Amino acid sequence: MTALQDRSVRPSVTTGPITGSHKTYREVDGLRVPARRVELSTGEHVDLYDTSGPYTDTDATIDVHKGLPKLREPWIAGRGSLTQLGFAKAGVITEEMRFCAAREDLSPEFVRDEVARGRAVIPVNRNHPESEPAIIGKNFLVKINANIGNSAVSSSIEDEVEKMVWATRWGADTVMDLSTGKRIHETREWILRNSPVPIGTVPIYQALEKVGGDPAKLSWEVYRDTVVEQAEQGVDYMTVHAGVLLRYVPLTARRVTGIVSRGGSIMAAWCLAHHKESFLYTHFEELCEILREYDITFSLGDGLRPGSIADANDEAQFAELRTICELTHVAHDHDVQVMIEGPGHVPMHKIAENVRLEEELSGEAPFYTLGPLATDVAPGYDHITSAIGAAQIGWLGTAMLCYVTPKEHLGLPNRDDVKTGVITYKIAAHAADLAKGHPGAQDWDDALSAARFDFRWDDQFNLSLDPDTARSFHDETLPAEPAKTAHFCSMCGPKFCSMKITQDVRRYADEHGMSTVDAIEAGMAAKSAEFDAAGGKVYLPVVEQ
Ligand code: IRN
Ligand code: FE2
Repeated sequence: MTALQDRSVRPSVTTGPITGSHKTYREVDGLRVPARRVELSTGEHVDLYDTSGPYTDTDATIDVHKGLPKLREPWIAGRGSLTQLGFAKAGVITEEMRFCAAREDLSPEFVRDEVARGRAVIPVNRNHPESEPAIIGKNFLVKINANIGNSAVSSSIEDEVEKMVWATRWGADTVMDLSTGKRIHETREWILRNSPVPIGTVPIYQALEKVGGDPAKLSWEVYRDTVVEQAEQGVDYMTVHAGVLLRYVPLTARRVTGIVSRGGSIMAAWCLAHHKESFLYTHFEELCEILREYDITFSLGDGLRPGSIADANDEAQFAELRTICELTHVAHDHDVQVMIEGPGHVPMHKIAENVRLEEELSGEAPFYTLGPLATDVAPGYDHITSAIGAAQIGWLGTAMLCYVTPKEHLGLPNRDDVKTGVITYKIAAHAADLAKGHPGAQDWDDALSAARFDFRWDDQFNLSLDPDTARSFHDETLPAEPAKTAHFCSMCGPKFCSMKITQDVRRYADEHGMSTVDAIEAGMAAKSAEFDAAGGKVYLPVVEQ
């Protein structure tokens, strides 16, 4: 019996369009390219990048026991064993490249070239044909990743499948299954077969489970077998903490927060217990060969990332960065795609140095960072402390931002935390796209701003990242239907709405055949005459009653 045939597992997943929009598929060169279409009351529409897969189709019928349709199966069948990087280097444009190009309105040749240079990756395991390809690189839309997965003390397969569907509904470009609790293999199978986005994992977590949780008992063989097991299932990218070298471990001794990476601490413990170099490092080329066979992308882990503001940009962090950048070139020689993971906790003035070093040493391999948190003082709000750093590092060229939820440092995120984390990171990523001048990024802002200025409330809600929340906040105070066309909201009321006043000024100008500047001057002169006529007093005398 395969995991999905287990009828005792009954995930209930969210389906149907996002409020105020519907799914469309553009036909591009024989490919069906998805988008979230928002129809405006003006008769126009706006198409937004869509990561939600068939779940948001109108009348979606999803059978989670069957898994999603295998979109890429015909592309993969009959294809040689090259990776996307191998094809790109050979000058071949794959369907995956064309799909990514169409999603981002760029040319397929540009996509191929960026992949060939190692400046972008398309994580697509041959055994995960259900996924819709997405491209991660500094010259593309900034992507975001949502981490899900159970722990020994919390959650079930049902919860994790719904978290995956929920995260992609709100815009997660990739999802990582970081399960460390019970039924790791089955949970991953459920997630993979039902996921429309690339799935990442950290294989060392499951390897540690296999040896009863004692890092000293790990070995290259146990690790390798785990990687193959996950590769067979279809994992698209894997975090490998191959830069935690024995000689770097002492560099963390004086840190305020030591080693905060789970994978990093496991590997450090193994190195110390055996007083040997990390098997991830010594067997790296063998690992490249395994990943190449499936076209799995490396996400070279930052096992020594800073876990506090005090430890940012220290010698341990940068020593590891130098090593993983060297390994990037080794992997590229094997035609294996690579991303490089980055921090962590970094104050704003120390962020740029991270991007500069990573690009210089790796040859601009896509950087994939965890925030970074710009301060340590707000547990409970670390989606915000980290989105501040994420927006900055995204602007500077980071290709993918790993979300942080409000539960960071406190507990396992639930479904609500997942949504908060995803929306927060979509904000950071889009802010970065705007600052980078990504073609078309601003169209979305312009459409929403125009709707806001015209008091087209429904259009404003529908265009937002989270229409449900926007609408419910508005309706809390003005629930009646006429308020959806009213020229004010409850924040300022009818008399103090700046947008209404601006519109009145413009109308006055039109009616009097003046430019807006003239109208403002004329209006001011009229007001001042009124003021003089009333006695010219700023403070009127108190009238005794
Ligand atoms: C991203 C950048 N740096 C770390 N990450 C993510 O953190 C990584 O992709 C994975 O989801 C998680 C791994 O955590 P540890 O094992 O390094 O703590
Ligand atoms: Fe942290």
